[in-house]
Amino acid sequence: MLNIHILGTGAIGSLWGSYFATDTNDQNYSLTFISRSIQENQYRYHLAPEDRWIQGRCINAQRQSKAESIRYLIVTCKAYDALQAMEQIQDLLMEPCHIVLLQNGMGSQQAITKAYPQHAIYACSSTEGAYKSDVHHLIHAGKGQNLLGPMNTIAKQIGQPTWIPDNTYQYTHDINTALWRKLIINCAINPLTALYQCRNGQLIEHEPYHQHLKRICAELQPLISHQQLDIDDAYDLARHVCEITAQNQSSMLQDKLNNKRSELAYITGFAIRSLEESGLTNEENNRLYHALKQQSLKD
Ligand code: KPL
Repeated sequence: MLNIHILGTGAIGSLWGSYFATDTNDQNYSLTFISRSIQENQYRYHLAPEDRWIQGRCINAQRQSKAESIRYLIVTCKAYDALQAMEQIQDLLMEPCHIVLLQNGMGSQQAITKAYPQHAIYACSSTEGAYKSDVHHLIHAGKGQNLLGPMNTIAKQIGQPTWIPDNTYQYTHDINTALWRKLIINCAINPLTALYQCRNGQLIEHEPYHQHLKRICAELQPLISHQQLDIDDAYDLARHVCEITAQNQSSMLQDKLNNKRSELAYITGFAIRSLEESGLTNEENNRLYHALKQQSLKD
């Protein structure tokens, strides 16, 4: 029996819970969610459209017993919460703990990897779409892909995490490129859709927005060569994602509309710092960052 801990009971934590609960191979799992919001010691929710009920133990992040020990951990908190949430449970981690990080943007994965060199750390870049309609209902809205790879030497030595059902992810030795690819997509689409309060597809349909998208991508392009990433063209990448997610409201637009904290600092903020550190201009992204701050987007 493998004991899996999932930090966070939002949409992504619940979706990952379902990967283990619905695994059909001969691996047996026990599932424990670590939550700040759920007070009960069980977390039970319905998964649609698969129409399944999932259940796991639930412990409180602030009040866990020292007897709890964690060998396998999936971290699903938002980028701005992840490092602090890890600090709250660090005394429970066995050595080495196998940890998968599922944050958007970049910066939080690197900070956690630096803070916990004794553990095997992997990051995952995901295009899965899921949201919770209420505490006990999870909607798996879009079947996407999870690309997962090692962040540090211990994880590289261990290799593919065989404790995760293998039909739920693809393994890559180059997670850095996967994270950068997603970062470029999010840098191009998320802040602009939040600024103009439009769906993803409108960024290529409405010419003034389209021109702005092109300027943001043109500024990101030199970063790709500077970081020696195997990514062809920032604009082609962003345009393609605008086409296939045309009807989506980006996560940043949703955060803005719901007056929630956004991941702007880990998306555009990270790109601005990387451009600066590489001696490249970051004027366009900087202007966009400040325009969003002026519209009171929280980051
Ligand atoms: O990842 C996304 C997000 O909204 O955060 C995209 C790919 C832009 C889809 O909406």
